[in-house]
Amino acid sequence: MPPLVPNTGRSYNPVVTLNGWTLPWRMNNGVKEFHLVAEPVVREMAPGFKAHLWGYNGQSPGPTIEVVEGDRVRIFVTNKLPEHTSIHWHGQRLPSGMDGVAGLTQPAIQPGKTFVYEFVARRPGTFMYHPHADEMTQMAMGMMGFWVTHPKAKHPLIDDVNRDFCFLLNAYDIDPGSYTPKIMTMLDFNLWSWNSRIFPGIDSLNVRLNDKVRIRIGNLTMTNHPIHLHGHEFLVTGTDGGPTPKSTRWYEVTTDVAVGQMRQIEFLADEEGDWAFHCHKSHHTMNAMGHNVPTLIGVDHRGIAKKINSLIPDYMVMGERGMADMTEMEMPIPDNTAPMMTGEGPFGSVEMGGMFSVLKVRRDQKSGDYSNPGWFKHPEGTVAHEYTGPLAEPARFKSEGGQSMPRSQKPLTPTEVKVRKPSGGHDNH
Ligand SMILES: [Cu+2]
Repeated sequence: MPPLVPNTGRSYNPVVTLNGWTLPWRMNNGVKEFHLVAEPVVREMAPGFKAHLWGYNGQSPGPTIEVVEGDRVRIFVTNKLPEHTSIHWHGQRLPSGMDGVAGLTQPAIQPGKTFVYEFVARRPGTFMYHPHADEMTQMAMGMMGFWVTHPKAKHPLIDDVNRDFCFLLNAYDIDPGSYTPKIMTMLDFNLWSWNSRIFPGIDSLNVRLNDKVRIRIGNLTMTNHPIHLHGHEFLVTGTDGGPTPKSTRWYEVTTDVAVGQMRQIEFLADEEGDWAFHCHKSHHTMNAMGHNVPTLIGVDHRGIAKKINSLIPDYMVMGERGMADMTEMEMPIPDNTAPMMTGEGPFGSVEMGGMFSVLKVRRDQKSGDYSNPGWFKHPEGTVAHEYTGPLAEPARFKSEGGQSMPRSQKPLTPTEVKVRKPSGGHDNH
């Protein structure tokens, strides 16, 4: 959805929620009123792949809430789930009784009931909301949303930007062929998503050359995500604790977003092109994948494959040259399963899944236009290409180098190690 430009209340520069939207409000005697409905939803996580999740107002994550520092906010929360819930306003300064911790600061909201929360948005910044009742289930099912409090006036630590994007990191464990996440999974998720979408189903971030860009990211998964941007360096200008002091900012191209944290990054988009933007954990840029698979690189199993084929005609040998073949192979997979690695780029398959998108910087992108400009037209001579000319002999490694502690003088029999990844275990790594 294009940014929701405020038509009542104080004005601000709205954010764009990747594959999401901002919740409209109603002004009631100077109070901004929102209505969130917690309910089961169907989320298309990528084209052709649907998940049965829980969310708010028809989607997981729920809609982004945008307010201005100093606004009095009233939020009605209706529970249409089969069990009780509550909403915690992560990062906000508010009266303790509005903090949304079921049992501790309020009774849980029973199915069919509506509660009301009311507080003043005291601090400008990047926040989120999520249940604080049966959290493990409800967050594993996709219940969460983004919250942005814009500054009411020029703020010494909050710069004006041309584009302001936001999204939540979330993860699901959905067995191939099924629709509902396994809520008991603690670490071994098979779908790593941004706003409950997986590559290639994630919006690209489309900006104009020389735009100042802010991206706000919150992590409600069970592990950390080092978020990496190509082609530009950025500053972390804020966390869920508010804007960072200038003395703490330094340029990076990857920032780790730990569990329950939020990071707000800013940069000048001054390099034209299509720039990858992704989690740097390579397993998080893959979709539904079994992890107990031995490494087969270098194994010649032509003979065994033939034998297995006579028993199981659909059996395919995987990974003897690496995993890239996976994108081309047409292995039969159950209905409603996300392909493991996919995404057709202008030069072939991108071989990605999960937490991956593209920052598109274009000279001719109009300000305020968030539409996808298509693939970058590279200037003549600026694309890596095959070389067929003469080459001198390349330098090669010649010695293992030294060691810090000398070995005993006994001669050793040299051993060659054949590495095989352990399989069948329940190690979560
Ligand atoms: Cu990650």
